[in-house]
Amino acid sequence: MKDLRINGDRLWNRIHSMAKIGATPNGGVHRLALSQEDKRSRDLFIKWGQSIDCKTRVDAMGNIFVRLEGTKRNLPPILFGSHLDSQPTGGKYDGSLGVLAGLELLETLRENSIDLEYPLELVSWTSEEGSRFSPAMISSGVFGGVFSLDYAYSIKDKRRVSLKEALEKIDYLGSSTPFGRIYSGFFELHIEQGPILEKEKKSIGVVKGVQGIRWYELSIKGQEVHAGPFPMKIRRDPVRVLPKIISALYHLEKEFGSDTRITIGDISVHPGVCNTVPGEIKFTLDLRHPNSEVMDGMNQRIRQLVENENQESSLYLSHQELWYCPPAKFDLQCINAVKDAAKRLNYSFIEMFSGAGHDAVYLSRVTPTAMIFIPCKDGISHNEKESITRSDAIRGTNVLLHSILNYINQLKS
Ligand code: HGY
Ligand code: MN
Ligand code: MN
Repeated sequence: MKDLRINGDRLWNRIHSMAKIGATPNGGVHRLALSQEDKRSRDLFIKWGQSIDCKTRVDAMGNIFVRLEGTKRNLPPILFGSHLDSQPTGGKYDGSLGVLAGLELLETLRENSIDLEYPLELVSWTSEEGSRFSPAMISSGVFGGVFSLDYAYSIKDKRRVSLKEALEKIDYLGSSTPFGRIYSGFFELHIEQGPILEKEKKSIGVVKGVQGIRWYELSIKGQEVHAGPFPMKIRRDPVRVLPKIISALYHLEKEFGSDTRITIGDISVHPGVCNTVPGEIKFTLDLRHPNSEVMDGMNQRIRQLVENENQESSLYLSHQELWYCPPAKFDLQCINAVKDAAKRLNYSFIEMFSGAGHDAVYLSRVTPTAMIFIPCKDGISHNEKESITRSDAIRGTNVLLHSILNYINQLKS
């Protein structure tokens, strides 16, 4: 089987057929979790899964599984996959590469009549991005025992639609339980979404873990008054202190080092009209770092910032933690299976950590896990201009295939 290779044309065609669903004029995709576009991508994925004679099932979080039976059907399957939902102005490859590479892997095994002892299950996780239903990675989080099903169902989008209502609306509220199933291991192929592989001129990233992520919402409350008659010096205008608060937050990078990632992605002003001094400003903060102690140090610093500001000014600053996902380390046996695959295929590789969060983080809590990266142009992602090469997509998929074959050999030895 060492000479087994996937069919690059079929993979590349499927990726770009899928990219037509929710396609945006600027070359990206808009496929928010549980939207009509997401439904169409799910329907297509299931159609493809069934066309290669695999069984498909949908669980109570809307996760879709495509199963290729093993000769020993009671063995815990090897799981692999990623997600089909996207950012509002996302790229064609974030998530969908890992799902469609998995499909290509299954079809390659099928057409070469290769029957493995271990069942294989390809999964597409619901709402990985967290763009519509926050936080991110909610379904793999339920699977990994981090979030309860009730909590996940109760999450509401900006239009106050709950995740459960959205699942029902697109008819993907499945019945099987979204946790507790035993797997032998999980592998996820994904684009790097950063510049390292391109800079190092390597084809494959052997991913050993993922950095920590914390999301907050901060609020600065003042007083709504008329923009005309009300004197400047007695206003309680939150916009006035915003620059100071934001520069203090960006200063965290100076204090905690260049591995720190600070993103203020969503700012809203209430009531948001030209001739009323805002009563409140709300904004999100996405903080990341590979080290959990540093994450805690930054958390402490934000608490102090809020306290100091409230002592000095007539405004009221508050912050709420929305999500904390600690740094994750992957399984050595799975990592070695990926490394050996890259070596056997003679692809250049480096071992690295992931700056982006992935479903693999929560899978690693319940089953041995590793990830595979391929480069993306200029490290750009979460952007309609996201792009990869056909040959990198093929290399990544071949590494996914041979990582799983290596891992099965390890399990049998
Ligand atoms: O936020 C992340 O890192 C991922 O794209 N959900
Ligand atoms: Mn992703
Ligand atoms: Mn993403």
